[in-house]
Amino acid sequence: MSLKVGVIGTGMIGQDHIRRLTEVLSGVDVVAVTDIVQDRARAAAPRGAAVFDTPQALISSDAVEAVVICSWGPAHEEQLLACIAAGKPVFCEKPLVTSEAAARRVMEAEVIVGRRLVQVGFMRRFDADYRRLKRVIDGGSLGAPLMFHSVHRNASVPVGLYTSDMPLNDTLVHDADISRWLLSDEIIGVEVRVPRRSTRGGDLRDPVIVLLHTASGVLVDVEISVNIAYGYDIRGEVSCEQGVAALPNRPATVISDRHGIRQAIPEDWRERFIEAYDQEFREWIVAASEGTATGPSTWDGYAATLTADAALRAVSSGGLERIAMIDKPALYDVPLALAAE
Ligand code: NAD
Ligand code: ISE
Repeated sequence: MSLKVGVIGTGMIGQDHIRRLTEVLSGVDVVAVTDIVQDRARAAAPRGAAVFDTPQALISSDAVEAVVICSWGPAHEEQLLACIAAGKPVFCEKPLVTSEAAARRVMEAEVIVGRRLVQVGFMRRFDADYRRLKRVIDGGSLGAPLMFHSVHRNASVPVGLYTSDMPLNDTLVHDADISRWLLSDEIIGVEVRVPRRSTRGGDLRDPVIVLLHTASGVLVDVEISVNIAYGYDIRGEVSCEQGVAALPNRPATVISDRHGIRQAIPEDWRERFIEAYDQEFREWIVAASEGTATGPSTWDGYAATLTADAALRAVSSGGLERIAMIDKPALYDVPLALAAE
């Protein structure tokens, strides 16, 4: 029996996820789609899939057993709450939501149901290189982690889709989440430094350097550049007491020609994380078929939202902005170290 899935939002990542759900993965069928741009939904709909006018109609359809949300961040809250009210497992692209208050409303709704229904699209946790890095750190052979250097570079971002805060309220959530997960630690404070602005980014505050402070005292520096032209470049290196562990450069064909010797750089996130997205959905399909969710949770989405909020405050204050989390509901009480895979 295949899991019958409805997809909300059929833009860039919605189309990519529909491709993997229909052409790559098994045990799943995309039976419904919707988008505020109806033509886009019709064009993206796999053969036989229904095209709904609204997310609410898709979520409440008896034909849909589980939902994939790929709409814009500010639309996620309403759609998540509707999925939870319907008792349907839901995969929600990052960011979970775009404010602390919204994250708490989603968490409260899920806690009332009493079982996990939401998985957030933090795909780095499913990437083989990040998983190997985490195994080394958790193994303890390098001693305690002291610093993590995270580099997050995009060649470009769609013009006009985002506000100037995008690097902090949309992009940083990946680095916040992977830091918490890799280090098994919570982020308790955020500083931001804004260098000379790139002329390529229009109004965007780009690039930025973010300093995350964790509960155990690890410092994480994050470079975010969202218009760096040359490619999609994700790097990570953890400095520990007795050694350093880093993500490898992505293996790629080595090209030698009259310009020299070089390796290709991924064009965007679709290429760099292609296997990670496949794996996050493999694991989601297994859990959703059992009526629940595993992987990055609403709690993790809440934590990343708090980091983004604190980063925005830090831009204004110029100082260290502290993060205060509520007590973690028992529903999410899986130690980060054990939630690794
Ligand atoms: P996009 O603009 O290409 O697509 C979004 C689609 O959602 C559009 O077609 C839009 O019309 C539709 N939409 C927006 N609000 C809607 C609503 N209320 N109801 C129905 N449809 C609605 O954007 P995208 O790049 O595909 O990003 C979508 C989401 O995925 C964002 O939250 C983004 O942050 C996230 N994303 C995650 C990754 C990742 O690596 N995990 C990569 C890219 C995007
Ligand atoms: C995009 O929305 C993503 O989530 C990508 O993974 C990220 O690297 C990029 O910065 C965002 O624009």
